[in-house]
Amino acid sequence: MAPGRVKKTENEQPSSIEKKSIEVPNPHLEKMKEDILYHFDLGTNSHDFPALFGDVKFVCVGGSPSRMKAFAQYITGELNLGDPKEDIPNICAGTDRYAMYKVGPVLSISHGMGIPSISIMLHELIKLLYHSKCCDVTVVRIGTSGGIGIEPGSVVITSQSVNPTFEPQFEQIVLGKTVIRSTKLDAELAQELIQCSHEINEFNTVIGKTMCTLDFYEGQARLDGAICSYTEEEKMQYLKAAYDAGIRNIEMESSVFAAMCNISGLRAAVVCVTLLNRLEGDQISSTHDVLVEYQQRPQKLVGYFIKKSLMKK
Ligand code: R2B
Ligand code: URA
Repeated sequence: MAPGRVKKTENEQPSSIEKKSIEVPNPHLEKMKEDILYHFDLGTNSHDFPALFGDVKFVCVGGSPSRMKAFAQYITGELNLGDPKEDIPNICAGTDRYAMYKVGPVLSISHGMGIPSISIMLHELIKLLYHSKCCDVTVVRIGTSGGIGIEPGSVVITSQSVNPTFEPQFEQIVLGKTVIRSTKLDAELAQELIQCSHEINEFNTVIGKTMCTLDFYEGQARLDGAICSYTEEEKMQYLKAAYDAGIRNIEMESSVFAAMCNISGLRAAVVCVTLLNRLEGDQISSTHDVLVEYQQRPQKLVGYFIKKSLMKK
């Protein structure tokens, strides 16, 4: 630390001119001669991280590899960085666990389904950004979800991710003990994103709580899984209680995403389109074309936000 510089307390925000670097609260990393990011098929001895990724300012993550490739191609066109129809190389081509694409300052990565899958990806992504010496990075999850009490196709910007008992926390078991981590997200970023949605003016967007579950069927109170141990009345009572608690959608990754971004000092948001209204049913029965168009909505919103942010600089 420079002489005369006062050390910040843990939660203190940097001043607007100060660069915000990535935090990796792991003292063991420093001692490692090489760090192999196994699930990305990248390593610090085999790849020059600062040269490859040092300019990254926006990271967009989403479940499906093909959607994240489509997003990278869409961003290519939006930022005038080439022909959006041209193929983009997958940086993680040496593995089929995750797919990663880079377009200028934007990284687009798939994370698979569920907390364990996105958590592994985020450990390696956070280390990738750290080894690359990136600063002032914004991370956005663009995904799908089930809506509660809102018109299908609406986009929800998450104010807070909550667990199935509606609490804003993520429980991680470490050495057999439960550690509780906060799932709050950047309120200012959520406001910037909803402002972008108003400017686009093409689809309904709301800010609300997002419930993160461990399962798509019983975990989300569906009646159409292989196993169901409750009545339709009990299901409706639970979903209505969720609505009354301010929850507007349900998905499967936001809690650990928010928790890990918080700990690493990353500005983060979750933007998910709702594929159905869960107060009206469980099956996703819209046509393929309708679902494809719905899934483009978070991409459009975040693409617009990135373009606007880069123009300000
Ligand atoms: C949304 O959609 C997936 C389940 O269909 C899951 O990854 C999620 O969070
Ligand atoms: N993803 C989910 O997790 N739930 C839904 O209902 C739809 C998409």
